[in-house]
Amino acid sequence: MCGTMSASDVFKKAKIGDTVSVRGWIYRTRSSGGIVFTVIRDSTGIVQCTVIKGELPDEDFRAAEKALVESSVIVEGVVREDRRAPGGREIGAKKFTVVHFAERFPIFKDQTEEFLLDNRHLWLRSREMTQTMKVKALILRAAREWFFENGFVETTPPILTANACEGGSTLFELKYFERKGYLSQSAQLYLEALIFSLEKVWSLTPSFRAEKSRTPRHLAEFWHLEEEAAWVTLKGNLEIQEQLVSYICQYVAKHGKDELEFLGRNPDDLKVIEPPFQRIPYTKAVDILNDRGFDFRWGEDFGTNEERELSMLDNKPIFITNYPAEIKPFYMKISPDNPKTVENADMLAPEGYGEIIGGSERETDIKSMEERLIRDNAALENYQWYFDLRRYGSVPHSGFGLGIERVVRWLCKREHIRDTLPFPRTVARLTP
Ligand code: NSS
Repeated sequence: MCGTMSASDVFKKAKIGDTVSVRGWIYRTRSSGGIVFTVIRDSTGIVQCTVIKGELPDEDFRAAEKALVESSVIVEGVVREDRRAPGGREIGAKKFTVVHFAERFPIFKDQTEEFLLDNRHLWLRSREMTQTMKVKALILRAAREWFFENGFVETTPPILTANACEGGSTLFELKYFERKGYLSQSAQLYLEALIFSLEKVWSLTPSFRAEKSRTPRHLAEFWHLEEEAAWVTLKGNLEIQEQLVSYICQYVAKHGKDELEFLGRNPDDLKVIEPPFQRIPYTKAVDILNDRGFDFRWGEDFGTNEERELSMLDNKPIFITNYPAEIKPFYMKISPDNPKTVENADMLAPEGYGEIIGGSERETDIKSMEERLIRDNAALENYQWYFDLRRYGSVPHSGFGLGIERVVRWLCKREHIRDTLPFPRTVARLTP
């Protein structure tokens, strides 16, 4: 008897003939005559148990016959080879204990997306969601490791704030005691304050955007990985980004092979993601689009279609740099050689997945920022603390924000961003 074993270890560690005990939830079950075939699911995978009348106590056999899908069970038995079973092995049950007899599970094949979202608390048990959440955990772990290895300090900026970072139109407003407050769109302004002591910082926080549009890549609440560093210009900022994203891809390809393959992503697609990534100035991107039949004018922002077209240019992510200042936030540094553009870049993931990172070198000229805040109808008094950062020992500095769910969507080949987190928040959904 080998004690409790995970479903995957029945294939990886157990030997044929070993007696093992597995516990989990019934994934599939069917009975015919004196035999019940029950597939058990746990956090590591699935394993078939064959329950034959006469080979275990009668009471256990009746329980196995009666237990519906998603009942929680503990099965003890002998590991056997069986070519018809998933993975080529099964457990011949000697004991079958039902911990809880489930009611009829409401989720079965061919249900609508809306129904699955209404029952998200149960749909999380699907293998597709399970594998996606495991890849997400690997992405977070890889990112944390990369920052740690490269001398960045993890920090904890606030979520409740009085400042708009990315403009007023997507702010979630709340009552903050007797005045107005907002849910943070980005930790950037706070990370900028922290570089004057720590120099190289990062944070992982929820960010909020009241995005009214229903698209496959916008959430109202997402996990935002942000970096900020002193003494770094746009050039250095892009190098940090491509190293981080490559590290994440290599790490996930190596440690999440099974999960990726289950989700239809070939890990080899990720192994080619190595620096350098192409840098394409916005102005050149406009020409590329127009050459390809788009009717796109300099000064417009890319929509989904334009981004998709650009993100097909390579099998690695690309940077689009130096956007028009007019369409970008107040804090981006005006390009020294062209007052019409800023020192920024968006990183677009390949295969049409589009923007995963937005970053820039930061403006150090207070006047220039004030003009742009006035353009955006922002209240200047809320930014005086931020301008202090330019008054006392200002330095060139840069940073970026990476949308974790955007990266999960790309690496896991998910069609919709809502399938990259357990309880998606979109304009249409706040429950469960
Ligand atoms: O608006 S961003 O482009 N940039 C910022 O917020 C900067 N203040 C970040 C910084 O420099 N510290 O957002 C950054 C990324 C963007 O590229 C997306 O990957 C992700 O955040 N993002 C989103 N993901 C999901 N849903 C929504 N609505 C969303 N908005 C941004």
